[in-house]
Amino acid sequence: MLHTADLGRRFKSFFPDSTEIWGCRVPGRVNLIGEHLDYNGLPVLPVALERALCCVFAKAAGGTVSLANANSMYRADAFENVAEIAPSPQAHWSNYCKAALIGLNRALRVSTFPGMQLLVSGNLPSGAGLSSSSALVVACALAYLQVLGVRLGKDVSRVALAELLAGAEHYVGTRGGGMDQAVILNARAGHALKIDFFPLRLEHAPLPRGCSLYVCDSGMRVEKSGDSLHRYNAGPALCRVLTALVEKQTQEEIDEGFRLARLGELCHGLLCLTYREAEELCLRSVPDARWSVKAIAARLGTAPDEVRRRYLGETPEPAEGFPLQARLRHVMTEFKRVELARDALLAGDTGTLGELMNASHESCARDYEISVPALDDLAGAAHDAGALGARLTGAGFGGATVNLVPDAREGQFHEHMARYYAEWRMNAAQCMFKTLGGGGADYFGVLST
Ligand code: NG1
Repeated sequence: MLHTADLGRRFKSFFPDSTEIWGCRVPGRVNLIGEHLDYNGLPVLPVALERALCCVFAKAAGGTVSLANANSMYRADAFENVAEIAPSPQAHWSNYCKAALIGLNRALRVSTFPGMQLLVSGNLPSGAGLSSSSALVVACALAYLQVLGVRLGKDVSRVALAELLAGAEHYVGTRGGGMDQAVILNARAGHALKIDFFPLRLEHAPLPRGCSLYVCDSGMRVEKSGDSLHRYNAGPALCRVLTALVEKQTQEEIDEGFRLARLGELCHGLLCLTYREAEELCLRSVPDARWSVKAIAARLGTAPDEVRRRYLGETPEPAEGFPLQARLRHVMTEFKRVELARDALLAGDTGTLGELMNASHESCARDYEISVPALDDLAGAAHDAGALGARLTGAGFGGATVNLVPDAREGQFHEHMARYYAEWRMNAAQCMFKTLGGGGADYFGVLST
């Protein structure tokens, strides 16, 4: 990662006419447990990383936003900051910046649109399930707030900004939840962050003593706004169908007028069910393992085309039907695991935490079907190396695992994983790192004038 002075010099080489240069540091995150729950309004337990994006920026004279990246894989780009900013081609990195600007322009009712120059650098791998995409959205948002003269934590709270940017990121095409933006903006060093949604509620839980967290990269890249877009969006789409089926059941059993926006609302709001009650209601709502579009439509009393339009979007229908029961089982059991993991963290019970992480990996693989052999093997290798818990982290389909390793076994863990990576002709020193839990995103002030 470039040092602050180098960043300033590098910035000047891209944008020689700039005067007051600012910077911000925005961490990535690893999710300890609670996968594909955030968009259901159910809790998650991520940890911010020490690895981060650094964004150096300055206000520009006109309305042009100019982007440069220290990583030459990402070509420089420029666009006009206007009321309706047109998207770049799908998966282009400038869309993450556009997402932030559009979100802030709308929320803050900006009417004259300033330009800015940004240089992005950092040591956060992209497509590794470590939230580099949301880190980029947050970095561009912090830069833009500074240019607008809006103070973070004073004029706009970190929680409000996280909620706003979670919605704004949908511009890139993925229908994710709000986990990443919330932890990136609100993390505390040395802590995991238990996040509840709608409205956002945060609880910092200290990471356990006597154990460390290791992130192990599978080397398989996941471009969520590119090749993996439809695979990722199938998760939220099937959860929308599940929500409609549970709503239907609740209307029949309790109240005709009942509306359910997300599965998470079962346990608070109007119904306030206990976990057991919610689980039983879910089981009654989805009695069959697999569902065709026709069967879903028949149950909801609507037309198949309406089911596709309202819930499924571009998600293709498998010949054997959608595995709705398995998806629901993951969501409900993972919800319970997050609550138990939070309790285990607070009690310093690393044995239980490890078991919950292992069960989460199983559930992600078997019921949510977001694992791949490379991630299963990596988690298996970590167990053999002495980890108490090992699981895929983030969206899945590739990316990284998170591993809970007792301090007394660190040496053995390193040796074993180095051998494992060597078998795949990969370098453990580049693929594996330890985190003690990083702090949230922040500015690092003026670089030069
Ligand atoms: P990553 O791992 O950064 O691709 C995605 C979503 C999260 C969450 C996880 C799965 C975005 C920006 N991020 O994270 O909201 O749903 O998958 O738990 O869409």
